[in-house]
Amino acid sequence: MFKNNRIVIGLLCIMLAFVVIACQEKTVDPYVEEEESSLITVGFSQPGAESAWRVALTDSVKENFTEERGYKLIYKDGRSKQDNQIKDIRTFIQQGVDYIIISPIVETGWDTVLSEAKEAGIPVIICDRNVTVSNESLYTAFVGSDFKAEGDYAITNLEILLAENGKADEPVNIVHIQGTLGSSAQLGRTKALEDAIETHDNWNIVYQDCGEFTKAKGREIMSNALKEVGAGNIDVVYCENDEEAFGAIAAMNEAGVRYGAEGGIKVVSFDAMNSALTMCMAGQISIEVECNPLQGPYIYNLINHLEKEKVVPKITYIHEECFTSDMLDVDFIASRKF
Ligand code: GYE
Repeated sequence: MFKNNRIVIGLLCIMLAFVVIACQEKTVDPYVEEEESSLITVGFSQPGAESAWRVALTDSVKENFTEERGYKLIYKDGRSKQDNQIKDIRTFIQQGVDYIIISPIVETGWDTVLSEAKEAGIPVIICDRNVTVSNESLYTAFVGSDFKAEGDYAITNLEILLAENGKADEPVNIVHIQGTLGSSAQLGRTKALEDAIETHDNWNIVYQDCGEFTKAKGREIMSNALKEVGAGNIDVVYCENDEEAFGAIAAMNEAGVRYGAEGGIKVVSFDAMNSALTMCMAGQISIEVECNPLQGPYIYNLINHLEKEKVVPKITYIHEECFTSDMLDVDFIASRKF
């Protein structure tokens, strides 16, 4: 009898345990909608992944808009085509994201899609490169670089370098490798060089082509320039980003042409990624103008302010510098994040 009681009590305990576990499980009512996620959704449209600089920008944005901080980031790569970027932005609008960040491949052609975003009530932050639109109210804010100022930095330092090399009044022949045509980065950097050509009677562009901001194109263009113009007739190669400069240097190495501090062709470049600064320190690149890809924290602050319904500045230019070999050392380069 006593033994039977123990069995019954044991069975009751097991049943009770099942009841407790069952009660703890959440009952799902199929007719009640799931509670919406409280994350703020942000769509980020990049033009492509043509350079290490752009990868650094992507990482910077991804690092800032994390779930831990209350954000869900949807990233899209336009594979170097404006049409793809426009499709990606339309998808963001359909998904009803809370904010859209766009790094526009070129400046023009955004009016329609930006109007659609505005109509849907989605604030748009333009970053890195800018847009030219009929109405500034089509986007909320811009964060990025002043590319004409970057170009002017390069020109001022080139004037100093040429004077130091006794070439202030000698003919200066320049190979110009442009970035993606129509992008703000190309327009500003090219404008600075073209203005300088106007004001320096002895400066000439002897070869010009579009390198699409890539190493492969930079190499091809420099190799063609060396063949057509001849190394002896080239004093400067003005590359509109580091990838193009790496390509131009590869072409000069291949052709056995002297460049940099050892005499010969001077290389001017933009971005100042760590690998390029190391080459600048070694004298291979003579002038490096910084273009800062760490824009994530700026965009994050902007969106945080907008969330709190604060007024944000329409334009934020990021602080940038220009480097020559004498300004660089290993510790300084190692301390930089890009
Ligand atoms: O210089 C280049 C990149 O828009 C500032 O695009 C950016 C430029 C940068 O691919 O490396």
